[in-house]
Amino acid sequence: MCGIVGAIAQRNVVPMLVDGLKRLEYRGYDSAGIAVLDKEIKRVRRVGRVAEMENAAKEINLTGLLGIGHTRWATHGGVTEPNAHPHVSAGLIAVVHNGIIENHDEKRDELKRLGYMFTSQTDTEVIAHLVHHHYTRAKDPARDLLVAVKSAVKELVGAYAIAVIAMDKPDQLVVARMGCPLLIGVGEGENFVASDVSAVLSSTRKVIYLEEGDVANLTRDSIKIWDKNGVAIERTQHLSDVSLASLELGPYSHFMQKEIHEQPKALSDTIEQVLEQGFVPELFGADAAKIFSDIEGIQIIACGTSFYAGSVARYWIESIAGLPCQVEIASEYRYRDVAANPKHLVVTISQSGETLDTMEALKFAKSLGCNKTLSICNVRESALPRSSALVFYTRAGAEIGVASTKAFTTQLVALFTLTVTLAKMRGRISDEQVAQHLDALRHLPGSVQHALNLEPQIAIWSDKFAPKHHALFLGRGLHYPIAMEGALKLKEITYIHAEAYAAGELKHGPLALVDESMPVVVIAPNDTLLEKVKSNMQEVRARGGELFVFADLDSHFSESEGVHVIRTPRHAGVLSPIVHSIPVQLLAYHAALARGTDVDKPRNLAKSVTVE
Ligand code: HGA
Repeated sequence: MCGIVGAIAQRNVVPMLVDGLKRLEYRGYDSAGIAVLDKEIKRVRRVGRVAEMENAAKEINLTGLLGIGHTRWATHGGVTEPNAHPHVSAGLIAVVHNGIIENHDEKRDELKRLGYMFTSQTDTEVIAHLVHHHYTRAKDPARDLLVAVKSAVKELVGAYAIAVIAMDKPDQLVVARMGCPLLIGVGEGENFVASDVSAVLSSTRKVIYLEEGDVANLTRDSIKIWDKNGVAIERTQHLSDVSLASLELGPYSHFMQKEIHEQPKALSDTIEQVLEQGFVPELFGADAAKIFSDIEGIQIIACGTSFYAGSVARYWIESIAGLPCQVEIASEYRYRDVAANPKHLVVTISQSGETLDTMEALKFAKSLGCNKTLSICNVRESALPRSSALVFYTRAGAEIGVASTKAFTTQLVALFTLTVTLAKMRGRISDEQVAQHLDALRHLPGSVQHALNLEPQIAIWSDKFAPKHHALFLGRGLHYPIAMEGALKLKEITYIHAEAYAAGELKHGPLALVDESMPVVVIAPNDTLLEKVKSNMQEVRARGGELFVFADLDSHFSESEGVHVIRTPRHAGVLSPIVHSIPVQLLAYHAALARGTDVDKPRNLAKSVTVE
């Protein structure tokens, strides 16, 4: 959440900053702003999208060889221009910030006592004044921006990625990170910083990922980094494999639509390594065989869609691998008195690998002695894999739509692979069963493609959803989490209130909600629970609820008054939840189109949740 970008170059950096912000806009789109050095600090900020800020920058012909930019997802202070970043202190210091400063109230009072006037309600403005305070304490010519930033961050409690420039330092860009992502883009005679690689790719593919507590000093020709102990340090330079083309919309209207349709490819790319090597522990890292060999259970920790992926995995892990498995929302786990078992494998799941709650929950688990850790992530070198003993990278490619789609289904592949690997190691399944599971994975992209072909039928249904205020999603067993994911997708992008229930729970309360105006989506594959689900559907129909059923080709459902049925491909066995994710994604997407909401940038949300 919140995107920051900075550049120091021998060319006008404004086009690069604007382009970078457009690519980071998925992280926050409440307001946008840039500040450049052009003898003085010149700043443009606008509430709304980057494009509006870009127009304003063009109007005043903003140019500079050094600058910083920000696209905001507000945490402290409303969505207003005075709260938009960059924040400037006395015309001397400009700061952009991603994160939350927890001691901002206390620091604000201190700074007010020192005579600083605040023009925003943000926590970020505290950083600008604090840097200014340290910067100006030493009188000219001893002013040192790097020292000032280092001193300022020592006083901050909370999470931050910051980029700072000073009016009288045209050759210096200082950055720091703690808890929020930040990378340096290494150029020729120019250098960059950004929250993620997409923002620097048009200038360079060479990147250095900063670690927790790092402070860095960038000039046009040099990059110097100090670690959390203040020790000068070299960080590895990587060559990003993200292509610019993969970040473009291409023929699609929305990134969500593109990403839904990319799933057969994302799945085959993720499955490829498994097909090549089989279900071997090495897929998760060199130490996996040792770590997996004596685990007594699994603790999955995640948020949002990733939590639902974990919830599907619980069914797989317990039934196929025979290991007890708990799944918990990261923001609950981290603040609970957990009775942790160090012999449990802690699995964290996050598309970005930067989700703050998940990251903190992992730290907490480790503090309780749980060092058998595995992360499932889509972004290489992100914080979670760096903090975990083992990692499985999904190969979904960049996911830009705020509502996660391909990251979810590829996470499920990773979790299924984990399940079968553990089952095999524990002697729970025969070679023949292993081969069957491999075969199921091989056929998965094809089944998903068939599910995508249902789009025209689903689009017709979505018209019926568009005028509704509420919807229920029902599923049982492995498909209960898919009902939850379907409800989440619908609320995220259509703003229709949607709830998911394990179908057996209906009569314990939610049935009271059902009347003629309530659409009820049922995930009803032809599995052992089908007859139970059918009974639950009768209960809904008897109260006038309108049923929208996703069934398999081979389940014998017929349409009738108030019962609509779409048949997904032949039953995909244990991988059926992955195939059934597609129709619920398409339903939400088309209902959002019908309602005219902003599919890729739903209100109040943003991607990569790097704040609490
Ligand atoms: N706290 C700052 C930055 C918000 C942020 O990083 N959001 O993800 C603000 O509210 O402006």
